[in-house]
Amino acid sequence: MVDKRKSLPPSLTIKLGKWVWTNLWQIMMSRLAPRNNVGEYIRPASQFRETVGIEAEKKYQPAAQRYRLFVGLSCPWAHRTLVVRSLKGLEDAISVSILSPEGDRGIWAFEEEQEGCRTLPELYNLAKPNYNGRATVPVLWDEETKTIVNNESAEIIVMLNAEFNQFAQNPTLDLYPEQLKAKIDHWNQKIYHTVNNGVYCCGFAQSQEAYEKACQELFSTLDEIDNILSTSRYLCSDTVTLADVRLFTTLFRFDAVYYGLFKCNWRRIQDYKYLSAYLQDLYQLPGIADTCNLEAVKTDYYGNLFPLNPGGIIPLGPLSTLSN
Ligand SMILES: N[C@@H](CCC(=O)N[C@@H](CS)C(=O)NCC(=O)O)C(=O)O
Repeated sequence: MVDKRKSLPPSLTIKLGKWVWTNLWQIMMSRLAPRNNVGEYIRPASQFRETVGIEAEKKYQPAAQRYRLFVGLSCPWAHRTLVVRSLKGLEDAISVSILSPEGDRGIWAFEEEQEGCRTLPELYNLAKPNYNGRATVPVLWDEETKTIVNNESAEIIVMLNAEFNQFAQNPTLDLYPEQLKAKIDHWNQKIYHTVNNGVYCCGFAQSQEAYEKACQELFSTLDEIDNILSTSRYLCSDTVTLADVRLFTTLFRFDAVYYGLFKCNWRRIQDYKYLSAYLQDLYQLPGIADTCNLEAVKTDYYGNLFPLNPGGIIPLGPLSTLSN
């Protein structure tokens, strides 16, 4: 028999639980995801913005084995750099170090010390003492001057495409050709706001209105792209461009994490006739499957974004439809 005198009335338990959890959730979300006054997620700007180039005045000259990429396998932004490195055949010229999230501290950590650092914030501090921004992947690191050249994936992939051709296995592959630049830039902008960052705006929204707006914009762009892909193999032409690379890394994660964890659940990519075929097409390009790790994606998103999944349970599905 339950002793009724000793238990709290259910309505009080629910009220108290909700009050505590909602307040804690808001505090945690404000640390995880900066927001504006209507609850929309605002992504902080990257702070290291130098470039590699052959111009005489450039501090960072192209060279083989001088630069290193620091990446996390779950991260869609870092994934862009691995895809371009692979498509261009830069594996021998640019090395890669993989970090993993250290759950309780919410930071990226190395398996083995690198440059005397155990964590990514320590590496950022080595590059810029008293650095107070986010320590994000990807990082393009210069082994010669021991500093961060750039930590903005959108810029790193432009450099990998154009500046290292003399060391590349596929130097003639141009993912950002002059005649398509305007079109690629147009799509990059749109895809960044509504898809790449759009899924985060859904998942990190801190009001119903902010979530609905982001979700509608996301699916409106996906519908539009599905339509374009009914007559075109890739987004901007019949050859792969940087716009496809940038779209690919979000699509690859979509059904596994964004659909469930980030509530992007109007449709799955699998439900789109042309987008699903396009995802499979990109996945099958030589070297791309090797840059993809769905287990790391699921473990890191479901395991480390605590306020979105406090129980820490990692779903078993979905069954992957991708094959190479
Ligand atoms: N603008 C950056 C964003 C990179 C980014 O947000 N990376 C996430 C992982 S998916 C990160 O490292 N977050 C750690 C943090 O914010 O502390 C880029 O595109 O390079």
